[in-house]
Amino acid sequence: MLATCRTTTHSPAMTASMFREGEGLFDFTLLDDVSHRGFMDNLELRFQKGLIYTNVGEQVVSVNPFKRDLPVATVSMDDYRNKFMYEVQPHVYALAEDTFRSMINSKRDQCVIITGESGAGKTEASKIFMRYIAHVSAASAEADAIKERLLQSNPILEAFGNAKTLRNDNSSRFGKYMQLDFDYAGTPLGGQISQYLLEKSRVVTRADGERSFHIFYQILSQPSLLSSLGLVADPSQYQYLSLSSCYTVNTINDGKDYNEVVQAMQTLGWARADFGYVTQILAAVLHLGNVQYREDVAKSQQTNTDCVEIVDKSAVSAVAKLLQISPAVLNAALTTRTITTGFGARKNEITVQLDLAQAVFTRDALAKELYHRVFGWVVERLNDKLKVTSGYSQVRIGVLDIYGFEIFEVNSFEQFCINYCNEKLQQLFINNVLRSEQEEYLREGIEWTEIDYFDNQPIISLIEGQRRIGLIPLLDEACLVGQSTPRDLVDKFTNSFGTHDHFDTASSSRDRHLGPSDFRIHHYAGQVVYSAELFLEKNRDQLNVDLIQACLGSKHRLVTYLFRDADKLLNNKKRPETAGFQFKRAVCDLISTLQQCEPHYIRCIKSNDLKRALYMNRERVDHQIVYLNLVETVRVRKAGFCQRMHFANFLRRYKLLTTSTWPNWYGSDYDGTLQILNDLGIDPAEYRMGKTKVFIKDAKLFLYLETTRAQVMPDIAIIIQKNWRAF
Ligand code: AD9
Ligand code: MG
Repeated sequence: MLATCRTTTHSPAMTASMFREGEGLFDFTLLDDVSHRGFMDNLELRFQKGLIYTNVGEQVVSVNPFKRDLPVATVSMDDYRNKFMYEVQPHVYALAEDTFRSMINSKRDQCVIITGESGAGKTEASKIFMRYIAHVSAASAEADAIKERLLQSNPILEAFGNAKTLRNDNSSRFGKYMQLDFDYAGTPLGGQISQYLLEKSRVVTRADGERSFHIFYQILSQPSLLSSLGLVADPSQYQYLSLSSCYTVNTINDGKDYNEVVQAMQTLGWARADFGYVTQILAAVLHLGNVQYREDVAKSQQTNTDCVEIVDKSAVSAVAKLLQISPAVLNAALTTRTITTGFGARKNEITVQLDLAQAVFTRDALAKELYHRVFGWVVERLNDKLKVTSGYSQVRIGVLDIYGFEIFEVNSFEQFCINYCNEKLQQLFINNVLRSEQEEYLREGIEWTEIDYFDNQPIISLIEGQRRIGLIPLLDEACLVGQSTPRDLVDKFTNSFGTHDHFDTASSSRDRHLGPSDFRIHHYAGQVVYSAELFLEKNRDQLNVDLIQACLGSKHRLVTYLFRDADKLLNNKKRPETAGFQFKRAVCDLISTLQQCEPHYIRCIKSNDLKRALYMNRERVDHQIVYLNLVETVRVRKAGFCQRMHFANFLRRYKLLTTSTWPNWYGSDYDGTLQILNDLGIDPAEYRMGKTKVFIKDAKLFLYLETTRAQVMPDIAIIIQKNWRAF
């Protein structure tokens, strides 16, 4: 008896019922009335008590409290070890435990998909998840070194890929899928990071009050670095940083963060010289922003075209010196463009002068490309250090922390891609939730009636094109035509999709709020108006030949490495792939990877836009509940069975409720489960016995079992204590 009881005894925090007076329901599936209001009330009640996590079955809904010192942040990870989600208070730890155990038991790859809008707490949740996995996975000197490297990759990734935005002081400006490799015993072997669509335009432009990537400010905070890079500490001296008039952030200490990055690089074993090369390129980007143009009047008259010259050559010299490129070559590449006509013997090259807009575009394109390539290199280096070297990877856990759905004042190509990605994830979510439920019922031989749900496939087909043409292929087509304008693009869209249920333009809808180069998509999460103004340039995403050649001529070790594929680009007869095409392929690959894993979900909600501690703006939260389909998710879950448990677990947990099974039961787990339910007089319509699990139809039954268990527990504890003394 004692042995049985000990295995089910929980830590003090866990011994009480999961239903605590005044704390609301720990699982939304236990709601009597699954209405939006009911959901919201429970969420708010718990949030006000600092209980930021609530379950929907095996999913966790997390509300950002904007407060670090809550009790949920200090609970012991050990309290969650070897516990099922229904046995412990909701937490990312509980989900991480569930994920880790599922991986070990099923030997299947797992993935955790973290969704929510900017500032909802996705990245924080992913870090909490990783910390738990590092804590519970097997330890050895080698495994500990791998865990340390995995955790240390975060400060580096955040320095290069995160920035202060209006919504979040530490906003991830790229999508990240981090895979952790384990052997079958759960020992970490290594990992791999995939990155998606870095918002490189942030290097050269951003909204007022936002910053560029953290790493720029971190470098400027280090006096010892400045002189060799020709920099000064004051960020306002750099055009690329001054344009949004935001240099410091209350919640960020750039100097301290820089030290953390250096520390992380040391832990990861990066050569100091490598980071030196990186800082040189980043400094070159800052100097590049200070390259200013003016019209070259004499030359314009002479050539009868608009020509520009660079105002002050010192910025160009600084860039050329840092990148080890000839200043004359760089100067030419920033003010002129070579056009090649004809082939073979008839091949002819002419130099065309850039006008002011083209010159600025060219300069910014170089800055963005340099940064983008550095970021790619940083991730590559991290992956080198995380590569599985001993044994071979057997099972994986992937953690997806990707930008949420975005609606800005002006939405451009980046938002279009991000929202497309969210549509794909939403579809995966709907399919997973329904599919896995249905598969489980099928496996267990349980009857099941299919549930209706909103299928966003028409929106996905509209964007990516399947049987018929879609927006991305039409955009690619427009990019082939050199002279296409944004209006041409929108007209093209209107011709194909003017009558589509999820698409409008000014001419198709006669909506006066839409401009001639705007289009609107009715996404699952809301309607978004996109401005097509820069779609063509951003989709082409090409660096002009002269800049590529200038970089190819560099003597700088890292620049040479970063542009190692550029030769191929220059000689490639085929058109380079567009940014939209590449993104679509990357997203489809990601989705197919996720489809092969057993999914787990963390749905993050942003409590308010003021970043105010423990404050919930109901209106804002209402909207997120709707578009995250949370109420629908609870309904789907409840329409089937709200809880399911393996017979052995059911017996272990509830055997104390009847003397037939308490203290000992010698029959099968199946019979024991049935015995308990019979003894308690539960109507057989309330549950189903599957092949390995019992399925509980209504939350009320689960509630009854749990509360009765909680009432009996103190008596049992006394019996155990007495017996223990006697023993
Ligand atoms: V974005 O799409 O990358 O812009 P995220 O990743 O969803 O966004 P993030 O995790 O960065 O949001 O959280 C934003 C801020 O909210 C953090 O910097 C913390 O200050 C705060 N936060 C988020 N989650 C928690 C939490 N569990 N406890 C305390 C939190 N503070
Ligand atoms: Mg983030």
